[in-house]
Amino acid sequence: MSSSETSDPDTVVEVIRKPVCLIILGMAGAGKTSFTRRLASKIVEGSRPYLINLDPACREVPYPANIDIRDTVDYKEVMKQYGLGPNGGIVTTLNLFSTKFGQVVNLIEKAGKKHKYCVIDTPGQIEVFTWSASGTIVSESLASACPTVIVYVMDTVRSVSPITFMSNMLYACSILYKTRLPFIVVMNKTDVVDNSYAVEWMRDFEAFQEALETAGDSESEGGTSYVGNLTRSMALALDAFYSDLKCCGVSSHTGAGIDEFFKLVDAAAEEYEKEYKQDWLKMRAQKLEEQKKKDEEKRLKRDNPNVVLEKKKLIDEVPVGRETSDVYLKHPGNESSSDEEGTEVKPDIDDKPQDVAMFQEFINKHVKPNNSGNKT
Ligand SMILES: Nc1nc2c(ncn2[C@@H]2O[C@H](COP(=O)(O)OP(=O)(O)OP(=O)(O)O)[C@@H](O)[C@H]2O)c(=O)[nH]1
Ligand SMILES: [Mg+2]
Repeated sequence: MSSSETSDPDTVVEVIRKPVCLIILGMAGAGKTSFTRRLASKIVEGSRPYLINLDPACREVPYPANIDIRDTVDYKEVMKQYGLGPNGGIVTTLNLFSTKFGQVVNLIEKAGKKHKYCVIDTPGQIEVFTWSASGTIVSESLASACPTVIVYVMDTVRSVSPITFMSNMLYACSILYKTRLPFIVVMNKTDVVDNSYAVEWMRDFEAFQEALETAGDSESEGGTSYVGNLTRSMALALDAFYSDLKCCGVSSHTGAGIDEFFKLVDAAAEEYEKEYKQDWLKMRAQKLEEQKKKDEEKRLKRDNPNVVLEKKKLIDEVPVGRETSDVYLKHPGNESSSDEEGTEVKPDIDDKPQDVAMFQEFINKHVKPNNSGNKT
């Protein structure tokens, strides 16, 4: 069923179903692409998930992607043109792609008629996605349009070391608090190592502490070393994070655990509708309102250049005991500003016309016409 009708016979309102979007994140090599490929073979209500590849640097995409970032922006050309290395190239390519993400969201919304799920595979370098403007644009645009769930893929084989496990969990925790979306931890590669040890460490602090002690006293393995002590304190701090965390073990190679994963996804999608949706809609309305205000100010300025609009000071507040002159190298915001990258207020100054023209020329040269919907 792609749509439903209300029970009142006089008012037949069609409710368009939106797909549940799964943003697949995880450390390099954790198995994000293999997991996406495994999900791609799952037929639900007569069709497989709608698939999106956001990794511009991968050589081959081992699943039939409906939208592939590589069709839109040429990553190697971006590196050449801007003189960037691989990571800078991925960031810039994602930034260019995110300027068109509104169109991608429209395609995803339409795909809901046929596909119950939409799976988004992300680049290997997790920080490129989680701590960049484009990552924020992608996750916020999706979350304000469709039920969206973050799927954090963890390498169960590499995490047998308590310290690696803790680093993974801290990263997962930081993403959870940054995105404020329903969250599932997928413990991948259970065909090699069973994930029961990880579940036990999450549920039982004593068991984790024991593992940390038996790991030895060496600096790298934990024990009583500085890292060991830090890890112990972190484990205590993460207790609240673990308490209602959804997690399951899977093997992308054998397909074990995939059915359980989909059950968790359905529960998370329900959670999104009940607990998260209202906040997202409110946030979106606020952003639109702010944008409207800014557009109005710009229009006023353009139509009547003599009108002096209130100019924002570089710094509005200074903490007690500090002088404005103590503060330097700031973007336009309060010193206490907690703006995330990508949500900063842009300066009022327009780009120079020649810069705009140059950027436009670059886009025309390197961004192919949007053909991402053709493969649907
Ligand atoms: N044994 C086993 N190996 C797996 C599994 N899933 C992935 N791998 C292997 O792990 C390696 C990395 O897998 P990818 O799917 O490329 O991981 P990724 O997270 O997409 O990697 P990047 O995009 O480069 O960060 C490959 O060699 C896979 O064959 C699994 O369930 N079991
Ligand atoms: Mg990959």
